[in-house]
This record gives sequence, C-alpha cells and structure tokens, in this order.
Amino acid sequence: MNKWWKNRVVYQIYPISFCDSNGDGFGDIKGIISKIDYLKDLGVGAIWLNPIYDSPNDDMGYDIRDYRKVQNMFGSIEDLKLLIHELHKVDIKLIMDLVVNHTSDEHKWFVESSKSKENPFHDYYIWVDGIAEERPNSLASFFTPSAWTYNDEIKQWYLHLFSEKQPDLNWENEKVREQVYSIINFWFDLGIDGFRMDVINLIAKNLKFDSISIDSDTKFDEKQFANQPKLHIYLEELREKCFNGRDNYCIGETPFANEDDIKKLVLSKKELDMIFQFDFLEADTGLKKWDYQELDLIKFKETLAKWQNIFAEKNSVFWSNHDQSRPVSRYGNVSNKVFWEKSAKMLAVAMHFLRGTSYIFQGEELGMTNYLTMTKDDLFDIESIEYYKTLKTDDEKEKGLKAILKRGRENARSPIHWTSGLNAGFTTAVPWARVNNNYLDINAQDQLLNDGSVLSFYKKIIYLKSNDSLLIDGEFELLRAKDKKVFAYSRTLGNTQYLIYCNFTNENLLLKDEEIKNCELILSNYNELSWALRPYESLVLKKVLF
Ligand code: ISL
Repeated sequence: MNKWWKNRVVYQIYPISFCDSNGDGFGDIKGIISKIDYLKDLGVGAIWLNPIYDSPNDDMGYDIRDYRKVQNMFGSIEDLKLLIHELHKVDIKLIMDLVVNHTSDEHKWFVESSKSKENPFHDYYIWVDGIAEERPNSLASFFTPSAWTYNDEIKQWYLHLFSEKQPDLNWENEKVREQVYSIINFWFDLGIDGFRMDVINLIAKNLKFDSISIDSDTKFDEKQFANQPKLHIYLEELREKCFNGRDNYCIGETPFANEDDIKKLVLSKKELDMIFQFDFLEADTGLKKWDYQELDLIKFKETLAKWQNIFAEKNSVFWSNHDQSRPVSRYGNVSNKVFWEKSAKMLAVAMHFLRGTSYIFQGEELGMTNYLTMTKDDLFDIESIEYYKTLKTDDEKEKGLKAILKRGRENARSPIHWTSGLNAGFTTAVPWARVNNNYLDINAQDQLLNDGSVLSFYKKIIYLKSNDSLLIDGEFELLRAKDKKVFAYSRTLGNTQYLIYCNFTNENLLLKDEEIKNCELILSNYNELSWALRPYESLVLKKVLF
C-alpha cells in the first residue's frame, strides 16, 4: 500500500525561532499559521514540529512538564487545533515530537516520585539506593559528566541520560507505558498525523547497575541503554495500542542503532515506519562531536549508499535538524557569495535526490548559515554550555568556541530571516536568540522575488521529489565510488535513468564523454551547460536506456 509519507517532503519547524506573531520575541503557533502560504508555495507536504508542550525549557522543550498542555509562549491548544485545521485545508500533514524517554523533573510524576519510596509514582523513574559519596556507576550522560543525581531526602540516585532536569522514565513499569500510550492517543485523536519519536531506542535500559567507586572517571557508554532487547517488546506494544486502524506514521530518532537493530525496527518487525540515524553525518567528525575534521567524502558516500540500498524508499534523507549545524557552512563554502549560492544548491541536489523521504530543516531552503562569530556570552544551548564548562585552559576555551561555532546547536536555532527589515522580520521585539548578521544578504523576501535564488531552486527540487516517480521509486546506484571530490549516483526506473553529479570542491573537474553522452539536462545550478563540472556544480542528466 502506498503510504502518504512516501512522496511528501517534510519541513521541520523549530517553533521558537520560526515566526513571532505577538511581538514578545519568541516564535509561536500563530506565527506558523501566518506562514502557511509560504509553506504551500514551497511545496512541502508535511510539517514536523519540535516540542511545543509545557516545559521549563532546560533543553528547549525536550523536558516536558505537561504532555497535554501547549507551552504559553507558543499559544494554546486552540491555536494548535487551528494550525492542524489550516494545514489540512491545504493538504499539509502535521507530525509532532514525542519525548518519552524522559520528562522534566518538574513533571508531576517526578515531583511525586521524589517524595518517598512508597509513593505510587516512585517507580515511574529509575532510582537506585546509595550514599551521596558513591554513584551507582560511572555512566556519563549526553550533557553532564555523570548520568546520576542524588536525592538527599530519599537517599537514592536517579538516572538521567541528558541533563539532571531530564530524569529517565522507567519503561519496565507497565503504568508508565499505559500513560505514554494514552498521551499518543490523545494527540492522534486531536488530529495530528504522526510523531517523530525522540531517542526512542533508548527507552529500554540495562538495569544491572554495578557499584563503581566515585573515583573512577565517568564515561559515556551507549551499550548500557541503547537498543536493548526489550525495546522491541515495548515498541510492538505501542504500535498495537496506538496505531491500529490509523493512517498515522512514526519516525524514530535512533542514535547508535546498528544495521541489525534498524532492520528489526523498520523492516522485519515494522515497529517504526522510518528512522533517523546519523552515521553518514559523522564523516567529518573524530571521536566526539566537537572534533570536527574535513569531510571524508568517500566515507560519507559509502555510508549513505549502504543505507540507500538497505532501506530503499524507507530511507529518511536529511542534512540537518535542530541538533546539527547549518549544512552550507559545514559541507559547502560560505567564503564568498557565489560559492555560498552554488554550494547550497549543490547540497540540496546531493541529498534530496536520494531515495527516501526528504526532511528539510527551516532556513535550509534559504541557504541560512552558521553564526559568523561565537563568544562565551553567545552560548544559549545546554549542550554547548555544558561542554564549555569542561574546558580548562584559555587555549582549550578558544578551540572550544571554534568548535561550537562550527558544530554548536545554536547555529540551527537562530531566528529565521524573513525580510531585510528589523530583526530579519522574525519579531518586532528583542528576539529570544541572536539574529545572524547576514540577514541582509540571506532572507526569504529577496529570494522569493528572484528566480535564481536558493529558495527558488529548493522549490524545484521539492516539486520534483514529490512528483517525479523516478525520484520516488527509482533504484539507487553509487557511481565514481572512489572519487574524493564528486558525489555521483544514478536513479533508475524502467528504462529511464537520472545521473546526478555533485562537485564538493571549488575546482573545475572533468566529466568524461561516456558520462554525459546521449543525456538531456534536467537540472543544474549553473545557467548554461558546460562539459566540465565547475566549482560546487550539481548536474542532473536524463538518459533513456535501451
Ligand atoms: O544533539 C546531539 C548532538 O549534538 C545529539 O547527540 C542529541 O543529543 C541526540 O541525538 C538526542 O537528541 C534528541 O534528544 C535530546 C535533545 O536535546 C535533542 O534536541 C533531541 O533531538 C534530549 O531529548
């Protein structure tokens, strides 16, 4: 059966930075409603909305205080209903974020849970007896040196894989699972079309916590909590309790999942419709996120090609999201205007002509870039702030800020550039986060009027990706596998083939005769065809096979 997400391009909205309708400096739901014409004109078929639930925002909404309430700064549940209605009127689906690996420590379950061991909510979280001087083990969290925080009142430690304000839920407890299913059904009944499930493969933990002395260094060890056997039991149950009889979809965020895990999740067992995993985004990274390196294009291509072949139309294809820095700054070239424009367009073709559902993060369609500068006072994301705290010497701090400028989540979360006016048209008040200084050069208003803009190019790509059966169903094959500078591949359906060539460098490169013979030009980011591949050129050629 054809699923609705197969030929729709999904656009991710980070609501706090999208559009402020009431002049308080924060983006909101009414701001999104005011941009539905823009989204329709862009051609996207679904929106993924980052969390809009009530939250103290220790991790920008990924710490939920009330799953059934909309956070005041975003508006009300009535606004959300209106958003669903208005989106559906123009045939755009709405996918929300489901964050159920953890809650906020201000959620009433955790408040109750912390009161005493006898409290009915105590087992909603993962508590271990102990003394304040000795943590249960040396596990580090994603954000903090230790994944454990002590509660002096009840003399127990609780587990948090993220910040200490994000305690992990205990999925072993049937009541927790029932609560989660009821939340999912609440939102489905309200009319949303699906969920992006935050770190869903971390919900089942290995609960054998051996005591390790506090003296030992903490270390991050995903084997303790990712892809555990019970994950599949929980997801099967979730599917049965929430998805039966519904045409809703779910995409799981599954960091650290290996090929076998993923095959189980989306192919053999169909617990999830699709997943986000990130190994192809690690081809420019050392051991840690902050160790950025030059892109190893061969590694990047090999990784992507592997997934293309395993998952076919079930691939999720994306460059970025609210956790990644801006692709044109990371993989393209922002050293001058020409290279910026060419490389933003080239990257669009390279990724979105791949097989699978395309996800575009807000601002990507404008070629928005990373911040141009970053000082200690500019940091506003918990991950960067916690990382910066670990840096000791001046030299480490200087290098650390460079790494954050390159990789920090701040870069994706800056306000969208709508116009060349005050605060880039995002708000009339002081914006909650710094507007990137390059909004006079990069903004939607100018690009909408320009046929040659990055935005106009994205519109073409989104149209083709949603309508051209070759791009939807065509088989993928990697070409020039050992080429360090060009990402080339073909998509083939019946006797028609697209050949895609993307130059990741600022050099002129050779195209061989046999690569372009008998081809018709479908799309290029240069005005006229030349038989060389120019700096950051992307070329889509069509060939009829005999
Ligand atoms: O952000 C990351 C790297 O910069 C990832 O390691 C990220 O923390 C991980 O993929 C999980 O992300 C999700 O859950 C987090 C939240 O902070 C992220 O924004 C969210 O996408 C905790 O809920």
